[in-house]
Amino acid sequence: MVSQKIYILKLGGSLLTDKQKPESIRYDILTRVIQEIINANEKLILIHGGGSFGHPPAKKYKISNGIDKKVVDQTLGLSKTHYAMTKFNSIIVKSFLENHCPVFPIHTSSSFIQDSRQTISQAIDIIEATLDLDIIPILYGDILLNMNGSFSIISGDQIIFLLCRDLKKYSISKVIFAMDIDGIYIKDKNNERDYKLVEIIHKKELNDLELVKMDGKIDVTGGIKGKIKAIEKILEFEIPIQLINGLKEDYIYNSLKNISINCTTIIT
Ligand code: IP8
Repeated sequence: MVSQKIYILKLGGSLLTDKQKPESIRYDILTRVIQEIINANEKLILIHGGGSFGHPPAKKYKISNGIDKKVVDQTLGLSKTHYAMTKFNSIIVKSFLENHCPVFPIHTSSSFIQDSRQTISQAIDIIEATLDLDIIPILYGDILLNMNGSFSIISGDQIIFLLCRDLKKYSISKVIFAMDIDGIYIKDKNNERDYKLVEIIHKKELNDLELVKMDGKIDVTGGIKGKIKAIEKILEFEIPIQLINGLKEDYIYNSLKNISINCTTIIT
């Protein structure tokens, strides 16, 4: 059977929320981004990050490091983190529905579980059935429960890896990360105090990049370094990746339509 090609688009939490203010949506950006996705009319899975919803409670209750009896009310914090993410997700879902676009939330913490060796995908058939109906499945960074009595955070980037690994009927033609910056910046060799955007990166160059940290926001899943680790794993499947600036008008639309834009493209 020939698998059908789809895109995976991740909307970064820093794009859609103000990471300095808890639970704050950037509605102007959200509305435009959703319109661009609808206009592009391509088959895709949508993922979103935690932004100012998931990251603050996850940090407060040290959820990423797993169960820790020293953290007061940690399991309550786990529930609060998941609840914050469902609120964020519902706002995104509602915005699509207001624009008459069928979307379907697939709740990540009920879709993946970790055993002692790996993360297991439990909802691939549901995601594929959603795609079969031409409905956009939406997943998001969330709690990852563990079969050994612990837990952690699963980032949107890690979800992408698992989907690239486990989808059966569909294969991914491109992964797009829409962020609030143009892509990956490195130190400029000609001027040590300056930095520049890298347009094309090959997998083998990823670890040698002299990365420049572009923001100081709370991120329990590792910021740009965490993203590069996730990207390396996604590249195992030889899927091209684009890091684009979703703040720039039409960039998401153009990326979904394979129209050239100023961004970072990563290939094997
Ligand atoms: O923003 C993190 O997802 P990310 C999700 O994709 C939580 O790293 C719950 C902090």
